Amino acid sequence: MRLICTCVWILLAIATTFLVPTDAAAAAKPNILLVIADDLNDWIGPMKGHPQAKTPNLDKLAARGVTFMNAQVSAPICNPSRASFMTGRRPSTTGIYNNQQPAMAHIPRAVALNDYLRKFGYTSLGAGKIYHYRQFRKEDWDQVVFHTDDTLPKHEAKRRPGPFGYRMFTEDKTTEPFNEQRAESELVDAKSVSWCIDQLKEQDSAFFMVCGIHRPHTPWDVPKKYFDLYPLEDVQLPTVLTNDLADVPTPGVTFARPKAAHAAVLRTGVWKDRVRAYLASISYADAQIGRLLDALQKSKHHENTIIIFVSDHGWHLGEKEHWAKQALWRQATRVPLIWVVPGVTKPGTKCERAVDLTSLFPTICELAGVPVPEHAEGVSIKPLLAKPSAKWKQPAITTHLRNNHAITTDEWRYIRYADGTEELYDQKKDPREWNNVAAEPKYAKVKKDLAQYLPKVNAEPVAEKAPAEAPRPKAKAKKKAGEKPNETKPDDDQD
Ligand SMILES: [Ca+2]
Ligand SMILES: [Ca+2]
Repeated sequence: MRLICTCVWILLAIATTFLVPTDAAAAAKPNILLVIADDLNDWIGPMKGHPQAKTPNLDKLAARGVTFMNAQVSAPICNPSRASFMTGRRPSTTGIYNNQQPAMAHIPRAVALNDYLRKFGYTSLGAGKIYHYRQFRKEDWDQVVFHTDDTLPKHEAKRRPGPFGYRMFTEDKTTEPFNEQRAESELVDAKSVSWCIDQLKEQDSAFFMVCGIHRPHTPWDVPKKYFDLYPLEDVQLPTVLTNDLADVPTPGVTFARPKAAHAAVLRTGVWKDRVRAYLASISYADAQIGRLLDALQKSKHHENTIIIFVSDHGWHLGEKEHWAKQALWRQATRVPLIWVVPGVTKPGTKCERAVDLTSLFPTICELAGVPVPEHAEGVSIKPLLAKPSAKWKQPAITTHLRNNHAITTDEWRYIRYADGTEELYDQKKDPREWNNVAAEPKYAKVKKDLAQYLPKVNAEPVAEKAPAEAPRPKAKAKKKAGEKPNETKPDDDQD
């Protein structure tokens, strides 16, 4: 199967080389700015996921275009989600399912958006986390930069090496305060945005610019002024149902891991504190995004630039006794998706249709006036950009690891795990997905109809990194005097 997949990729890559740009398309190309947030769920003003979230810049952006209220990721974790929307291919097709797989090794040249669009005269510019971690091929970009973050205390950074350092949200070591003292300009997202702002001044021809914003991904160490937006005593916890997992089949409970992160949060009493830190990190991310959007607005490009804002997946903060991502429920799969397309979108509109992020590739191609390549599996949502209430049949498809899928429509979410167990939620009556009605006979037809959309192919996972290529340590960091032992847990791979 792996050999077949590789051959298909190669054929697709060859096919794209025959898609030749026309002079007409080259003449009137819009610029495209794609801003990707990391681990941002629906806690933004336009989506009202949390009543206290302060995101004035995303509010302003939403007021200029269309906000998709039911946008779903292809995969609820960084690496496969990003690999999917940047190539238009589903995880079930590529076999890229988790963070340990080196996605770029399985993405041929000219298949990812940033490289593909260059064939048609676009200049590709990238900053920050676009693919998972530092994964990118320099040859696929005209210019690409990746700054690092050093917001962590040194001993933490040593224990959790990586470009950003990691500080988990669930550790028992909860008394250590977040680092609120870093200058804003020293944080990685401020650096990425500053680089993008400089590029806006320099570009004279059509560009595809991708700005990867790392917050609200952990570590949640952001300047104090963002914490000050949310006094701890006033912070509202998510609304949850006790024993919500009681009607969830075993694979879903396994993904939720209620005895891990959520149990630790309850034991240490830091639920509010962590909700607050996540909110602060969202507001920090919003401020950086605002800097970029304001600069674009003031630039010579502002009338001819399509803006797309998206997140790579959502985040649980205790809903279903689950934290972070890696699950097939709404909180992990539903993301902000805002489009501003001059001459197409109308200010301040909302679209309730279920779409998934494989739509990015064909929609961008269509708006850019370039052919949609064979390898892009998604459906263009251009009709919804022009008319958000347009009829829409194609549901959204999300895959977590091999052969676990969620099919989402305006009305339903149908989850089927690899072992055949199921969940079904009525999205209108039960948006928090508390009541699994999959076992009720009256919904047999609903399930059958939705099951038609389950991917027919569930590719074997591609190989994970060889040990030599995977330097991230597990539990054997050297212990120094005064340093706590490495408490690395499975959560640590959830970046
Ligand atoms: Ca992520
Ligand atoms: Ca339940």
